[in-house]
Amino acid sequence: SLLTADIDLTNCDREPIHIPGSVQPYGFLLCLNEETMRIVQASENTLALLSIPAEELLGSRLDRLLAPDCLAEIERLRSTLTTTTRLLGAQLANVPGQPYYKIILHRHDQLLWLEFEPVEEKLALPPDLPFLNDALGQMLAATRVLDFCQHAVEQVRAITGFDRVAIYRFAADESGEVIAEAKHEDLEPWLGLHYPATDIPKQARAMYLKNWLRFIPDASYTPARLVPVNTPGTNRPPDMTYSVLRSVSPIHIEYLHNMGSAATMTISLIQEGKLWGMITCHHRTPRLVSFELRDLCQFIGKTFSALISAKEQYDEQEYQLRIRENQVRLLEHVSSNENFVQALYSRQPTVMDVFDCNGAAICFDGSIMRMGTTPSEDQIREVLAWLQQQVKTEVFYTDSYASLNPDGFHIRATASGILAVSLAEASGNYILWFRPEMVQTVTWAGQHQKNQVLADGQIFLSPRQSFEAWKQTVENTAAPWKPLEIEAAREIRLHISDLRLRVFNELQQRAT
Ligand code: BLA
Repeated sequence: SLLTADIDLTNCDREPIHIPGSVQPYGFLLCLNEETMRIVQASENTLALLSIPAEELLGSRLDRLLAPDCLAEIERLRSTLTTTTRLLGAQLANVPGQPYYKIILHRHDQLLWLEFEPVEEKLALPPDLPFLNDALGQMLAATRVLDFCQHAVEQVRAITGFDRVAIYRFAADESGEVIAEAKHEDLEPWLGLHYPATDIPKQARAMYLKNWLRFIPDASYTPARLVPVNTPGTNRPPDMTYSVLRSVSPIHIEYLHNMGSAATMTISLIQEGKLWGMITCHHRTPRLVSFELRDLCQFIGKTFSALISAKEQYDEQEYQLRIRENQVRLLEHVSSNENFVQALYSRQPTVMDVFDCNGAAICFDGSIMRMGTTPSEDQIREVLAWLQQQVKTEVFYTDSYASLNPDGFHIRATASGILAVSLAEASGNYILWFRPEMVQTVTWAGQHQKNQVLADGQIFLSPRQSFEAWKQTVENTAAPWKPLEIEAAREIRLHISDLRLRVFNELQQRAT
């Protein structure tokens, strides 16, 4: 189409996905001039659903289609309509096609939007309130972020019946990770997989901040164009940011095909005005979910969003407490043991246990004590030489040693991340903590698929390939050191220095 002609994989951020000029054809759209209440645009699939060509509806008022009681309700709602959608049940009058619809109404871009979704009967089932009550109760009771997420995906799956429901959380670099999942047993797990930021382009993220739910019931649909495509008086299609039927970017449709997904529903999780993550639902066959159920899922998404910060705070406090406790016990060993090096590694908790890392080393007076998974002794000596040459601060940390020292490439599997504190007296005395390269800890579950080789900067439209692309973006990188970990390391260093100083003074006094 003329709007997407110039869009390819390298400039997805520029695709104007808010004005596709077409809808997904499971429903139809009427746009009304808000003053005259006459239809100015209609999707061409009124022909298929109502046996009325869209052209024939242009210029009409709603009494062409709707019974008086429904018209009266719309008139009553009209002045209060905003970008927030409202719902009405309707039985169409005077149409040969399908008679029962739900009408989803909102006001935006100087138009009144009426989106018609067909329903089997006039009356929809009321939401299962006891179930919802219980579901929200469980979400509230979860204290940790991961338990909270697990409850949320299980409940959304129970409500909607999707094959797979996952929570995808964004990192600071806008890449994402699947941190919770509820799925049909036949599907391979996605838990722990990461995807690059490009899988959800910027303008799509911006839209998901405004519109909390994206629903694609059948990814192999043929779009129904608006008639006319441009809103009269403007030179462009109407802004479908708040529309439920908005047609999907062809690029994303291809992505869904490649991932074997025929239907998706995505709910935004928003923290302090920023997209924290998304609940993404997938189904292997087309799947219609009623507006009421989608609304319920949005309700769960909003409740989730309101609670995230509290759960994160709980996790953080719990970790802080664990660090504090271990630190206190470790420093007690150090104080009560004549040989402080031995105190740091020979009893639990060791320096390695104070916070999350994979290995640690104590380098003192030329000898090296290693714990957990570390580079070899010779390799550690090279790190020490580099530190002495390059680092002037007492506390040093990096999550990508290889990007600072090319030699670090050889030890990236165990030491992409290094946190180092210098110990006083002779230089070359350090405590080191190590973290492995992140990609070493994350593997694609489908091991039978052979590794894919990507040319530099190449982007493909499937999760499998974009996982490979994500790996490239984080090569030589470990999980970052948290401020509270760096602080704990600093405190351990200070404490040991104090203690050493005291011992040194005592020795001096004894000598005189
Ligand atoms: C949208 N991409 C999306 C959405 C998700 C993802 C969740 C929201 C729409 C939906 O519900 O399907 C990506 N889905 C994922 C990921 C997982 C998942 C990562 O389940 C992992 C578990 N996509 C690309 C590339 C481009 C791209 C390279 O991979 C562009 C060059 C585009 N993705 C793209 C666009 C949209 C999108 C344009 C918006 C679709 C729309 O709302 O119209």
